[in-house]
Amino acid sequence: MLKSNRFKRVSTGGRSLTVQKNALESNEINAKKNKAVFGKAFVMNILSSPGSGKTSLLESIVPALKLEGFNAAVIEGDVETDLDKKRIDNLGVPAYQIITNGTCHLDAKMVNVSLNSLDIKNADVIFIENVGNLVCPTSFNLGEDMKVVVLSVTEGDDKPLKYPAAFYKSKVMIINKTDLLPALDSDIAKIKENALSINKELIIFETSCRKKTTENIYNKGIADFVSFVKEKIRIKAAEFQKQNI
Ligand SMILES: Nc1nc2c(ncn2[C@@H]2O[C@H](COP(=O)(O)OP(=O)(O)OP(=O)(O)O)[C@@H](O)[C@H]2O)c(=O)[nH]1
Ligand SMILES: [Mg+2]
Repeated sequence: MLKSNRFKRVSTGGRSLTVQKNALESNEINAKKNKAVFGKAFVMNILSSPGSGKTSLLESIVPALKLEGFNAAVIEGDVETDLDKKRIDNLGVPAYQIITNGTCHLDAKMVNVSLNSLDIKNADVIFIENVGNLVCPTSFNLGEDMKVVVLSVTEGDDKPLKYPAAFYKSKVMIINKTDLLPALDSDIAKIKENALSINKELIIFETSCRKKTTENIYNKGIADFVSFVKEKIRIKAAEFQKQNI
């Protein structure tokens, strides 16, 4: 009985749809408040399944930005532990850990609360690392400028097709762990083709967070993404200034 129902859509009652609608409307109000608090800082909401390398990417990118005089702040989202925040603390930038206690995504209210404690007054860019999950975080606007989806090559080239919302709603896709490609059957061309079939405007970076021999030198994809972030910081700051003259 259970087996035959496995792939059937379960109909949701009218009341629970109303509750969902209210929750999303209230989320939008908080997202707007967050946007106002973010000010001139460019904000990226980073989505991926657990372990794709979100924190590792921040460990690669934040020092590179810092070296060029750009200040970052980081909001970490996890179901449990402040392990990721501790990794960001090592980079010497402001960081705040949201522990959701089981909730599979961040919402705008959680970010709202974090902004009471996180020092963002000097931030040029704010990275929000969402809870590792390719489904639930896609429904919640946090007030960010852009969603970025990270997919590591070990996850399989079908993932954009199976979790389309994350790819449809993101402006950027980072294909991470490319250093592992020689050990895998994974086809990077197929990952791109599938992702672009969901969102033809996705901007794609291919990265590896494995350090090269020289300290702080990463692969070209990391350098290209850092340049992209710098450009977005510049554009957002200029727009903010124009609106606030
Ligand atoms: N080989 C290789 N390993 C990587 C790379 N990026 C991350 N890793 C490893 O992958 C594992 C998970 O990386 P994290 O950065 O913690 O991943 P995450 O997405 O932040 O994980 P959650 O926050 O738990 O969702 C760690 O063991 C990293 O060292 C990469 O580019 N290449
Ligand atoms: Mg992490």
